[in-house]
Amino acid sequence: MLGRFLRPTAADEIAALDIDPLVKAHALEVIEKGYTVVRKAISPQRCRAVIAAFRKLEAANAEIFAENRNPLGHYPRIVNLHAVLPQLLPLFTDNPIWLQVQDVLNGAPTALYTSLFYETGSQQPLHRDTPVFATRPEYHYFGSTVYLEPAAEDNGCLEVMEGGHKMPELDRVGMATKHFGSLDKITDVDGDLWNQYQNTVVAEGRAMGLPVKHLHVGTGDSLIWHPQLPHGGTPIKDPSRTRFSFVMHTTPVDVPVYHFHAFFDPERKLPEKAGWAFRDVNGRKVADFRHGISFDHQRNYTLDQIKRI
Ligand SMILES: O=C(O)CCC(=O)C(=O)O
Repeated sequence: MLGRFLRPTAADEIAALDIDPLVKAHALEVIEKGYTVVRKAISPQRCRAVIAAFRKLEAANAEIFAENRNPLGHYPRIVNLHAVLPQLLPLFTDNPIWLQVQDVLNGAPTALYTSLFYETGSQQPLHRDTPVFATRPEYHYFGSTVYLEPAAEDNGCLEVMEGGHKMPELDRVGMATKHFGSLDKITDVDGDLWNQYQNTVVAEGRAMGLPVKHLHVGTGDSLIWHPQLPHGGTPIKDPSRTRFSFVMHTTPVDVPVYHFHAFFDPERKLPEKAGWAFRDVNGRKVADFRHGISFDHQRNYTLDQIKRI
C-alpha cells in the first residue's frame, strides 16, 4: 500500500491526526519543504559516548582502520558500521520524536535498512537518493541523519534544494533507453547515468529558482529528508575538522530496495516484499544483513574480520 506521505491527500490526512503537535509539525514540514530537523533529539552525552565507542572500535582494529585513513587522518564513509558497533543502534531505536515523525509519514512502523557513518562531511554534489534506493512501491524510503557533532560551513554541512522533492520525475525510461539501448540492459548502478540524472534534476531546480539552503546543526540534531529531495554536502573549509554523523536509510518493514534496474524501469515487475530478514532491536526492526561493513563501498570486511569491543 502507498505510504501515507506519498498520497496526494497526505498533508490533510496528517493534519487531521490526533497526535503530538510537535510530531505533526515535523511531518508536515517534510511534506512541504522536503526535510525537517528535530533539534536536540539526542543528548550531547549520548553523542559523545557514541564517538568514544567508535574510537574504541578503531583502536581494536588498528590495522583495518589504518589502511583506510586518508592523508589528513580521516576515514571515508563507512557502510553499515552498525552491524559491528551496536552502540550506534539506539540513535535509531531511542530517538522518539524523529522516529514517530517517520512512522506517521509512512503510516507504518519504520525499520532500519542500511547506514553510513561519516567522520567528515561528504562534500557530495546535490543529488536525489532514489536511483539507489528504488523501492516497490516507489519512493518509500527516508534518508535521515543524527549529527554527533555540530555541522556548519567550516566542517561541511548538508545543503538542500528546498521544495525540490516536488519537482516532477524526469523521463527516466527515455534516459535509460538512450543510455543502455534497451531497458533490459540496465545495470545495477552506472556513474554516467547517475550524473546525467542528477545534473538534470539540479538544473531544473535552479531554473525554477528553488533555494539551496545550508543546514547548520548542533550536536544531537536529527534530520529527515524526503526520498526525492536534492541534497548534498557543502565544501569543507577546514579539512582538519571532523563532522561525525550517522546517516540512516529507513523504510517500512519488508519494503524491498533496488537500484537502477528498478528506478529507471518503473514498470518492471519486482517482488514487493524484501528478500532479507529483519531482527528485533529494542522493539524496532533492523535489516539483518550479514555481509559486513565497507569503507566507501570499496574495501569490504566481513563480520568476522572486525574485532568487537
Ligand atoms: O551528510 C552529508 O554530507 C551528505 C549525506 C548524503 O548526501 C547521503 O548520505 O546521501
